[in-house]
Amino acid sequence: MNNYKILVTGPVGSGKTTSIRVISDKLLETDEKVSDRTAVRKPMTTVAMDYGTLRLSDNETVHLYGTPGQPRFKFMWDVMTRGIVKDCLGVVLLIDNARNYPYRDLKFFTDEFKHIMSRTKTLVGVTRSDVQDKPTIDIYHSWMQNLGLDYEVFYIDARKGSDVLMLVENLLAPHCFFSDWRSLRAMQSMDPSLIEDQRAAMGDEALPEAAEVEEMPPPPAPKAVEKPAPAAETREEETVEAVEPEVAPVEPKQEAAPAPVAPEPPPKAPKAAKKPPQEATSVPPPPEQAPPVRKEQKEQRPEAAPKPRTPPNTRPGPAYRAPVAARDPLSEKVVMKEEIVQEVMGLRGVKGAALVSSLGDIVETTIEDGQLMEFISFLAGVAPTFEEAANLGRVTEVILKSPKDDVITLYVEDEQSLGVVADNRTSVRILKQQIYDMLQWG
Ligand SMILES: Nc1nc2c(ncn2[C@@H]2O[C@H](COP(=O)(O)OP(=O)(O)OP(=O)(O)O)[C@@H](O)[C@H]2O)c(=O)[nH]1
Ligand SMILES: [Mg+2]
Repeated sequence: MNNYKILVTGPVGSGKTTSIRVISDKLLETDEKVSDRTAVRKPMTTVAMDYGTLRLSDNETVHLYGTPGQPRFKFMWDVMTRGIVKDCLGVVLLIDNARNYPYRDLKFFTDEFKHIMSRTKTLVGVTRSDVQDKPTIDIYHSWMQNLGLDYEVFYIDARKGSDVLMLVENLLAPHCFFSDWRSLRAMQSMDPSLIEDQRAAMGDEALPEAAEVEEMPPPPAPKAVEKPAPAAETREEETVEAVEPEVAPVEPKQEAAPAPVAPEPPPKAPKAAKKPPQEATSVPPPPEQAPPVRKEQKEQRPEAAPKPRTPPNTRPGPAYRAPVAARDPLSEKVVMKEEIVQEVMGLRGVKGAALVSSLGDIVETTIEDGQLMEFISFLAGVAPTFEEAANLGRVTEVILKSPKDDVITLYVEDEQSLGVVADNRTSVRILKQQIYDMLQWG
């Protein structure tokens, strides 16, 4: 019996559970009723993992494993990638095109799962393009290039078995004996009741293509998919965000003609028009790295000759090496609107919130304590100074936590910062995830 494992991952609501459910013969789900703000979007969320099996023939079965999407269940990502799916044959990363900042998701998940993605074939499936058709595939290609990755990108609908099967076929075709993916896909597009009838007529013993499989000459021995050498590491440290682009954003191309189908052997993409042109496997070098500089400071500080900086309080010891922060010319500029303050107030444990401009001016606040508000404005104003002083790269969060008092967290974006005062028992990690979800879905 040959068993093939595939890992499906991606952000909340990108369709991991749906995609596994739609093609599996047998299913184990761990979805629970949503207790946080995700409820605005959908009623259930995966808390442990999804598991489904798809029988290709009497001797071959695909095992599909889906991660939870919420970073608060992140421990499961490690449990899965170090354990049950460490020997998987491929990874499907689903990205929801209807979230506000899909590039953030792409970057986050390709980074979180880079260990497994770098040793197995990875495909990106972009869902909900029927709801939101931008970013286009071309933009995803630019993002992939920017991240130094060569994963193929497809628009899919996670509710359509034929779309999901196309990805599965693409990952497994070089490894497995089964070859009649076309019939399997056709069956997936059928009305479920007809599939039942067909299975019953077949005695539920084999799928329609099984007979043909037996007559086929033995296929070449499965071989590993060759992965090109991973591109040089360009990503910054966890707390360091990339610098806002100076380059013009990639304009969506006119979709005048359908993109050509990849010239590679199987699989056959069901949606030729949406499939991107196959790029050469070599990845262009990542953008040149430069020290972190804020957008408005860039003109004053020529990149060619950055001023060497010495940390304050230089101590004797090993020579100081300035950290190299990656530039991220395609990062999306997050815009926080006034309404976010009231939305954040609805989160458990939050006592006050304030939106402050990058100059420290209050835009909106529920914090009545003048001194505290002044302090948050001050923090927002000095965040860029922290970057300078500590040479940390981009500061995206400032967290002040004491064992007894409230927790103050400042989320720093390009033009605004959001200050949140929360009960000391509130998990900063969960709070952060809930706020980032608000930004994604707001
Ligand atoms: N319109 C549209 N809806 C889609 C598409 N793909 C998936 N969906 C819907 O989006 C939702 C996805 O929900 P889930 O499958 O639970 O998402 P998930 O990735 O498992 O989410 P978590 O387990 O919470 O991380 C479902 O309601 C699907 O029906 C698509 O391409 N278009
Ligand atoms: Mg799920």
